[in-house]
Amino acid sequence: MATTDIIEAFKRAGQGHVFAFYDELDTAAREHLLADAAEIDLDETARLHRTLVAGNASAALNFDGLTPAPYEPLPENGGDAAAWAAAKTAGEDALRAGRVAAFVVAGGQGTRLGYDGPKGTYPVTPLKKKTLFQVFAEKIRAAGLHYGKPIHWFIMTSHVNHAATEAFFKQHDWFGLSPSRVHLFRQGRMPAVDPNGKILLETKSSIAMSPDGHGGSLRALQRSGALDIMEREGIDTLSYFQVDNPLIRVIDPAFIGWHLLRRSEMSSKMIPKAYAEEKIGHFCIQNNRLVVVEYSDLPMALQKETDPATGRLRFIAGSIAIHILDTKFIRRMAAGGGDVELPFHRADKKIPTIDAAGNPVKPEKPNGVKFEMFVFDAVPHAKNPVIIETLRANDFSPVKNAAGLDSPKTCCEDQLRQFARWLNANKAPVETDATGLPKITVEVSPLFGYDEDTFAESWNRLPTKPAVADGLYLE
Ligand code: UD2
Repeated sequence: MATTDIIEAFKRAGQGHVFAFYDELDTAAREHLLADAAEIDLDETARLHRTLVAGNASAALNFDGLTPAPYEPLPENGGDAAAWAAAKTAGEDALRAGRVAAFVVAGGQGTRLGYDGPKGTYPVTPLKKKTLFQVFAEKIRAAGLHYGKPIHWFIMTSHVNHAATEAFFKQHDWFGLSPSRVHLFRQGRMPAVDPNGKILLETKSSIAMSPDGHGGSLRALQRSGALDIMEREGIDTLSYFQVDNPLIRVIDPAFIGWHLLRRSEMSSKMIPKAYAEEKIGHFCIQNNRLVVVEYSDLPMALQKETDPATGRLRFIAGSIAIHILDTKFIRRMAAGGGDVELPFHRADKKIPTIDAAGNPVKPEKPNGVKFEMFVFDAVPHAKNPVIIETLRANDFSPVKNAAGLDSPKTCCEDQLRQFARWLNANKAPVETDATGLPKITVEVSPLFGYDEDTFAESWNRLPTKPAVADGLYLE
């Protein structure tokens, strides 16, 4: 679009103020502002303001008839052992055939953690202080070696951290992966608006834009050409995870197999919620469709309800943001149209901006609204969605906060517990406290073992077993 057309379109949409300082900008600054403006869908912005900001969005949340979603329990919790075994075999076949890729959403910054940089560059392991990205890279490399088929890895970054993420991978030689199989791409951005729907400027020459949420990954996979790469490589199944969780089994054959055998378009892992207030989503059924209701949306009374027969929480199935996605389904969702579009959610934020005179303003309370999409809103659109149970200890210990719950400390301890469990299961005794936390610090490289089975294989293959002592590193 020509410059004048962009400016005219903004004026027509009541957003002419975006160009209030245009005349005083130099050429580079003008181009910068125009490039930001060109990313914005003005109709979409107006619609979101109308529905989510001006309208009462929370009135639209209606939980009548909401029931807990069924899931496939683990064999040790009464699940069908034969079905789990069949799923594992099917998943392994798909991995040997090269049908599966890993996909991490890493567009967020470590703000809550107080860390300045792409979150994936944060060190997390107990001994070697490996970063989140290194842990995932080694799990992916190890699984590729295990199945005799290298695994592609797709990494969604955002405008704020793309360059730093790429530089980090280059600096570390792609952690032993072939750079031709590591695909970084940027997610889209959305403008922030004030309560009147006016797009906020960040500076005279830039618009306050922010990542469009992890749900933006579906559009971004399409727009970036990532789906085309997958098609070319014969990949039809994507293992989706978040950047903050180093415990995740990035490649889990049983999960992949459940998804494939059930012809599911989007599958999910659940853990039983530890307590009512736990900040994870809830798998529920509404109008005969599977939905995920975020912790901030589900009324606390429902979150606290218990099942009289078992005493357990009624809405027990917690969503930990681990999914398997079918690539054709992603294409369909990304194309949108009709009711297949992901909805946006609003988040009220303190957004640095400028005043009418162009002076910087650092707000002390929320002054604007950001719009984000959530990937789990795709679940109701998927055919044959499957939810399987997983053990928290095997799949979930995120690093979110600087201290307390879900912090580097709790995550490090959960990794240590896992290493101790694996050693103890293989007759290499490690003394632990009542919570399973070992008294010594040990670390297992994913290249030695990335789950119980691969750990046991490597351990049993060792001609002489090392002494299990403080500082033991198995690689
Ligand atoms: C998310 C889920 C929650 C639960 C929990 C498990 C939401 C709204 N809630 O909570 O239900 O499953 O995770 O840990 O998602 N990201 C991007 N681009 C964005 C925004 C986020 O890539 O624009 C990534 C981010 O890098 C991270 C992940 O998405 O890997 C989760 O983001 P979060 O930390 O905002 O999610 P959280 O902890 O509120």
